[in-house]
Amino acid sequence: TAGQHPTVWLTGLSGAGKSSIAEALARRLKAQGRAVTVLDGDQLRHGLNRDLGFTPEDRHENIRRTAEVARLMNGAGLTVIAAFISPSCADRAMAAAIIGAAHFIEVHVSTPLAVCEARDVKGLYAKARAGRIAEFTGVSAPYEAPLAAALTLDTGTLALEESVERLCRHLQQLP
Ligand code: GGZ
Repeated sequence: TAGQHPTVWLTGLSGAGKSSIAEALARRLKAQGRAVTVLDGDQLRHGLNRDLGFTPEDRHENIRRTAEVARLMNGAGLTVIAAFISPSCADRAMAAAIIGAAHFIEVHVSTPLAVCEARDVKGLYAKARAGRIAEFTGVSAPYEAPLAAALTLDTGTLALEESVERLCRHLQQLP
């Protein structure tokens, strides 16, 4: 049925904690016996989406391809956890339409820019501020926050385990 093989779609800034939440949630769900896979923007950009950059058009295509893959995987019986900045409300709406609204769980990893930038795990914000990365989300490209996310998780104030706990609880109460 619709609710059985969902796509959990994590959206938020670079460094917000999407990949960490995705991996930790995947581990938890696997331990519960669920078939689950993670689709991560940073990883897919090394393979399936290696031809794409960060213009609005390329981000749109990135999200479209990813949503098509998620749809196929959901159909094959997998729970999908997708971690993409996906800064455009319209592109996330497209993903929901491709995947099917009943399968699509939008989760805003809402860690504020200041926190992501202070972490700067990969040094990308420093490069972006120095003008060495064009169209960097939050610095020189927009991020449109979801207006009606199923869940909002700020890793600046929530421990990773608490975010995963909230996601698990949300998934368990689905029909
Ligand atoms: C945003 C960029 C950019 C620009 C490189 N803007 O935190 P990361 O480093 O490891 O993951 C980010 C990744 C974003 O890919 P997505 O596929 O999630 O983006 S989108 O959904 O918007 O298509 C970041 C890195 O790529 N990165 N340049 N200009 N992030």
